[in-house]
Amino acid sequence: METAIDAKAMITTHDDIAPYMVEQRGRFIGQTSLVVLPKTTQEVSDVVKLCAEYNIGIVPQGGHTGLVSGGIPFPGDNAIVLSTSRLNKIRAIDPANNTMIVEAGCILQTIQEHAAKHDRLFPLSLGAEGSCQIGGNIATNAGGINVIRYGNTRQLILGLEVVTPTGEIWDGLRALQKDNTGYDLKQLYIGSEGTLGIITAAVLQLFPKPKEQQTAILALRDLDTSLPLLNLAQAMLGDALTSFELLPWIGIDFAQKHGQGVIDPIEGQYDWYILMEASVAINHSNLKDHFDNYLETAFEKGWIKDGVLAQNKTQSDCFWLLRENITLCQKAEGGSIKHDISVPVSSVPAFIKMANEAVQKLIPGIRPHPFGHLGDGNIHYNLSQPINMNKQDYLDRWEEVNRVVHDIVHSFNGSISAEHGIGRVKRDENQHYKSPIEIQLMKSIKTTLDPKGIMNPGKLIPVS
Ligand code: FAD
Ligand code: 2HG
Ligand code: ZN
Repeated sequence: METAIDAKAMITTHDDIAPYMVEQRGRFIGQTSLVVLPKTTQEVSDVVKLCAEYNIGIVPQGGHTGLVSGGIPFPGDNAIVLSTSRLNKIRAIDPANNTMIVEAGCILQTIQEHAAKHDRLFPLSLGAEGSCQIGGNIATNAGGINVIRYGNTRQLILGLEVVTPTGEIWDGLRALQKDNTGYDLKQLYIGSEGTLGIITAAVLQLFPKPKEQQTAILALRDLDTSLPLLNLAQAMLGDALTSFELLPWIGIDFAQKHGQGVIDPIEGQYDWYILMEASVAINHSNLKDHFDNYLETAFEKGWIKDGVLAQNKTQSDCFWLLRENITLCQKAEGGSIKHDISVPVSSVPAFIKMANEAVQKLIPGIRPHPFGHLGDGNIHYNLSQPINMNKQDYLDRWEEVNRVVHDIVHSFNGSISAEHGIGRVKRDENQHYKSPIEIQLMKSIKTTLDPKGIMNPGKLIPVS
């Protein structure tokens, strides 16, 4: 079969392929002899048809920021990498309908900025937004810091264009608020991590751009007060509440030690903090009054010990820089065994306490570093190695630690992957916790849509 793909869009030398093979965490190195970078949906289709003909696996890769090793082929997978980096046009924006059509390779931040130029908001926001791509966000159903108000990526997509595992192009780029014409196929692709097809474009739901924002960082009396504080925020700020993030002292400490330009706005040291934001899309609102009343009530009740309300955009950016560095600075403290869990919001403090006790019993000196999206019940229960332990000895215990933590998550009826997906890293762990019927249903969808098993082989579902 002839393909029209541009020869410059193929990378075949070991050194040039290398950057595509190292995943975010540096735990695994991928293996392939070819990376293709198609520029159009038609080129994606041509590549997929060729791979289908010769039974070659395809690993889609976007911004390469995923945290579960879903975007690299593992040795023995017999797969190429299809990078969407050149498939990066903003096809259209329609402010009147609050929609935008973008190609998979558009960087999330570029999309946010383009929407803002048209006085609109695309609310998906995460630490990796400067490099992750919308195709990757959709494929992983990314969460981030605004889920409490706007939902996960799943809630922000109206339509998709997908290249199927046989190379056909499905144009599902409908920009409709209502469409009950059968199975909602786009939802199947959202969160499918490249195992069912390649997302090439999407219709995004936009929102009015916030006109006023209030951001505060609060020191908690203790972990338990985080919940009444959240409930109070929901009661007093309603759906103006956009973020409610939990930060532990250890994270702030790491961020100050290792981050650049990070400032802790609160003097003194407390065990737990909340970084919260509220926003409204109308001018001359009384959001500030509501926020002040909220803080006053929380102080009166003794739930917060200290707090700083950002006085301007520079200061709120500073608070968010601290939050971003809590993610980035774990690496500087040696090995970090990570978990991306969710439990019902009201169970978060109990989960953290129970898990801390269990892991400390397992590895004395282990440093729990739980942080994240408390408002969604999603905690990054990351565990930094004991100070004097050998890093590899610590990382060798990854599975053992996972099992202890995930058993506790399971006992709360929680999820072992709240927002990062399953990829390769959590594949077997997922099999362990999901019911046989759920696994069977997932397998039958996979074999129906991808009978040759060429799409992202070995990810999410084991090759049978
Ligand atoms: P990649 O890493 O390239 O790929 C991810 C998966 O999607 C792979 O399985 C890949 O095969 C598949 N894929 C990629 N593109 C396509 C496509 N076009 N079609 C089909 N499949 C495709 N995640 C969150 O959810 N919330 C956070 O708050 C968050 N914060 C982060 C902060 C940092 C500093 C970092 C490094 C990561 C963070 N992440 C977060 C994880 C990551 O950014 C997200 O999972 C993101 O959605 C991945 O997008 P990507 O373009 O980098 O995808
Ligand atoms: C975040 O919320 C990301 O910052 C990354 O989801 C979490 O480092 C992590 O485990
Ligand atoms: Zn997160």
